[in-house]
Amino acid sequence: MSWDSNGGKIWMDGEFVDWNDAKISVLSHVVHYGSSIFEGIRCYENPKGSAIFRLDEHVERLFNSAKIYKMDIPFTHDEISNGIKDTIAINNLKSCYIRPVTYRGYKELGVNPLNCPVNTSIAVWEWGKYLGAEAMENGVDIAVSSWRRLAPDTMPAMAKAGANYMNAQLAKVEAIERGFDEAIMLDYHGYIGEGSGENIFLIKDDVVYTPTLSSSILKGITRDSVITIANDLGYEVKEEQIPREFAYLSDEVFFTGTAAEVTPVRSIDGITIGLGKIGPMTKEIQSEFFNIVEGKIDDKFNWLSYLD
Ligand code: PPE
Repeated sequence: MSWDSNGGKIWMDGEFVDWNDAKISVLSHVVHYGSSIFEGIRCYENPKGSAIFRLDEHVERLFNSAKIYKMDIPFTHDEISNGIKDTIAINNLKSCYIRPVTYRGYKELGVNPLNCPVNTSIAVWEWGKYLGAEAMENGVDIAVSSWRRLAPDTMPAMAKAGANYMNAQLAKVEAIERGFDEAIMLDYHGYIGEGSGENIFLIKDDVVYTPTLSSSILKGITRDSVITIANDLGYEVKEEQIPREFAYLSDEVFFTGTAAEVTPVRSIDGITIGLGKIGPMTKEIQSEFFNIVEGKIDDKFNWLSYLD
């Protein structure tokens, strides 16, 4: 993802600031100690207007991440939700990616964050297919990383904290340098965890599998949506500890995430998965997901928040 400002505006602590002026001090606590938490949300244009996908759940997760790190966000849930809607409106975007970020700001340095202000910004921009448009049909090639996910008593994986992505970056860079599209990290015990920015699902004999929260994964909102969709389509979904080799033997594998949406995996560690392209159940779940977000079928789970 790279951009130019397009004359856009960024919400900073309740005020709109020109994109190029949305700056913080190099001495902000976050720059030195990684003290940020954030969200990634998508807004989709559909025939009835622009709709934000699972806005409430994303804002709730932002507040939950803040709670874990004892960051007091000086705005209410509704103020952040409205800030998100206003930011989309002022930037005149019909569909976009939304990035709220809360961070410890500028006051003093030293590990203790408690005297630093808690600041929040919201930026929006157009973001196409995360792992490439062609990947949505053909799938991506991934490899198990030599870097593991965070051990459960080191960093809280359920908090969507900026610092967690230092771990993710090690895995992503290693994957790219080895010629793969994405990494999959094992958890501390050696079971399958997640990608650098995605949850993973596996399908074997018509059953859908995904790692449990105890495998140090982010509690993905797309993950939850896909579990709901798969159940609704009549499939059994199991949250389990999953050994690496189970993935090799799966009929289908796919990633989920706000940015990645539902992206099939075509190989892992050079081993072809199933047909080596999107499988039939992945296709069915992916279509259902896009039909909902694009307003082609009824929003039966009440996931869409329309902009006024
Ligand atoms: N795991 C990780 C590590 C992760 O970063 C994401 C989202 C998910 C799972 C899926 O969560 P959810 O979006 O709630 O379904 N990653 C965000 C950031 C990606 C980035 O490159 O930045 C995203 O997809 O917005």
